[in-house]
Amino acid sequence: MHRSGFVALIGRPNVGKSTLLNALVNEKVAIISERPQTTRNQIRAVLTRPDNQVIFIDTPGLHKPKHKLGSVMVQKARNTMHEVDLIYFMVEAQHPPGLGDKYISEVLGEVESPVFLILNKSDLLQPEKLNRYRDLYLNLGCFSECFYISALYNQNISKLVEATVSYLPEGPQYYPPDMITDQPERFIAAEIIREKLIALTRQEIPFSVAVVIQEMKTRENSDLLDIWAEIYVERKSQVGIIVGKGGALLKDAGSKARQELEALFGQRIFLDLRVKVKREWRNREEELRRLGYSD
Ligand SMILES: Nc1nc2c(ncn2[C@@H]2O[C@H](COP(=O)(O)OP(=O)(O)OP(=O)(O)O)[C@@H](O)[C@H]2O)c(=O)[nH]1
Ligand SMILES: [Mg+2]
Repeated sequence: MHRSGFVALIGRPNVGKSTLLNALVNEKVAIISERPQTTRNQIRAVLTRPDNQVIFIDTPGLHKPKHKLGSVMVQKARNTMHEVDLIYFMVEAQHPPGLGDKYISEVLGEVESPVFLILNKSDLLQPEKLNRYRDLYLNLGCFSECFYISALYNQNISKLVEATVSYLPEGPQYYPPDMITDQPERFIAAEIIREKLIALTRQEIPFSVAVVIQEMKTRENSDLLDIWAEIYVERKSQVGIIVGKGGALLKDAGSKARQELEALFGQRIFLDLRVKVKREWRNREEELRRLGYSD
């Protein structure tokens, strides 16, 4: 019997959903950062084994939106919950439940699919808090299974996968066995550039940055892959910050992104980054569409 199905990773921003997505398929499919609201799209990662195929769907963290981008992100996460066979409700094991977790558990009460409670970051949990915090989380809802994991240190992931498969229905291989993600190369490249910019900036900047690949093609008579990307910020004053003193920040981000992209695409890369202002893009529907964040 071949089992297959879709699993949504749901939780507050920053609980480690994207880190878990990558750990589940042992590849970097989604970008990670220390700041909340990093993931802005649904991102699929496919785990194919002889008897089963699991499609994990990473989602933006559920939060109270302050602009149109936030609303679109939250809507994407909420829609995903209703399109899957199983939900992972991810929380941070080292903290007791907060208002955000309570709100999500209420929303999850409306869905029909089984829900696993995933206590992530268990590497940071003090042993004396173990039972107390877990009981507080268990009281939030009705969960089919509960797992302590560390997505960062790959702890308990295989146990989680085995339990997951047992909850999936009999079904076909939805994706070819060698396919790990449904993300186009251009999207992955843009995300990797955004990840480096988020890591190097502070305050509002990480949230205000969007990256779009304008063109990507192998140079004639060469193995060099040319990538032209545009970086958007919301205000003129942010351009200088992104570029940095003497261009240092942009150069640093570009060089880190280029190295990672070269390893990913197995090709030498020339990366051209331009910074532009798209005034208040996070609140403008047509810009959100153009940037690929909304339909
Ligand atoms: N110590 C520890 N840190 C973790 C673990 N999992 C994730 N992190 C860290 O938590 C931070 C957030 O991780 P992400 O995977 O980006 O979180 P997310 O839930 O996808 O966040 P959003 O996309 O913003 O909703 C990063 O700094 C990760 O390195 C874990 O198991 N242990
Ligand atoms: Mg994420």
